Amino acid sequence: METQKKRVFSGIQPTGTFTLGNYIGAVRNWPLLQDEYDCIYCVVDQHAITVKQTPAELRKKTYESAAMLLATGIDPKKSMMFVQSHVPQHTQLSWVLSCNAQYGELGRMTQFKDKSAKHADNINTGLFTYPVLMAADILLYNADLVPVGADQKQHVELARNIAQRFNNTYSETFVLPEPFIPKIGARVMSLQEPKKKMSKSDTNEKSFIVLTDTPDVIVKKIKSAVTDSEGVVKYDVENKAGISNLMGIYSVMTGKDFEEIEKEFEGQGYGVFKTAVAESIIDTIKPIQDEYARLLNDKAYIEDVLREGAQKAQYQANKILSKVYRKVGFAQF
Ligand code: AQP
Repeated sequence: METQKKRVFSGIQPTGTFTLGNYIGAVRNWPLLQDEYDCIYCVVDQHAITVKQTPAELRKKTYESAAMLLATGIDPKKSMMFVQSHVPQHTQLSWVLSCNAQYGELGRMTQFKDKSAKHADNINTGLFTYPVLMAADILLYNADLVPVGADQKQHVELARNIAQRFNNTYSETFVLPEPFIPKIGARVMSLQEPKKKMSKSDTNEKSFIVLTDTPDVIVKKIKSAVTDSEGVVKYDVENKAGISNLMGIYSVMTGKDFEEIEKEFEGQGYGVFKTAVAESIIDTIKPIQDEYARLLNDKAYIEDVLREGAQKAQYQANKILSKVYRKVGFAQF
């Protein structure tokens, strides 16, 4: 008997070039799920404008983000891939969900608190209701799993709470989604401030590695990563945040566990370790960079993928949206 595949949904903002954090925490896992699950991946441009963007730059980054997702291995024959603003049902569902989300619960979101502190001159209501739009992204497709980094766990839990509340009020409608968070690399830290998450919008370029960085730049950034003065490669997040962060990156890049890594660099200084970390990153991302460069020259192909993805997504999205509209009492003819 054929069983229906579980559904996966995830998105990424076109707010910059993907960092190693975005890659390790989320995007790297997306192609790995394509065979086992029914996958839907989205470039969430509407989330991006919660922070001021330059319009031309946002358009360019949206296109580049789609190219990068394809370069990391997303196969449009297996997965649905599209741009959020091309599927208006996301914002339509978001409105209904916002009437089922509480002001208090949105105010508790850590990302809202962090981003409103960082952009104190622009605490717009979109920044506040961002998690409701994210809930709509997920619930619109009845996704079972949401592969994200640890920073998004709270938002997925909120989506689950909103879904449950809606189901209790209006009868069973939404699947309750679960976050799918990698065991290692769920929170890649800044290379300059290893107690802070690596972010693509960080103003200090030395704090992150982006997937388009050249080998020279990667070596320089890793060499200048903040560590400690002990000189021992040992996993200890509390006391050795910088080294532990590099060990997490190296572990994901090579498949080696922390014990093996500690043994490999026993008695050697941080210089040798950092060189190995940089090389492991360069080797891993080289094929992605080659494919990305090739895809950027094929704009027509990317547009075709996104157009077709949006059509398929709209078809799926309409099914849930009309069910929701009927349940809340909107007249339909
Ligand atoms: N440092 C990180 N470690 C692990 N995972 C991470 N993610 C982001 N940073 C890390 C995961 O990447 C996915 C896409 O993130 P996003 O673009 O939707 O927004 P974000 O979480 O706000 O990522 P950034 O890089 O920090 O973007 P900006 O600087 O624009 O805010 C998510 O699954 C996220 O968990």
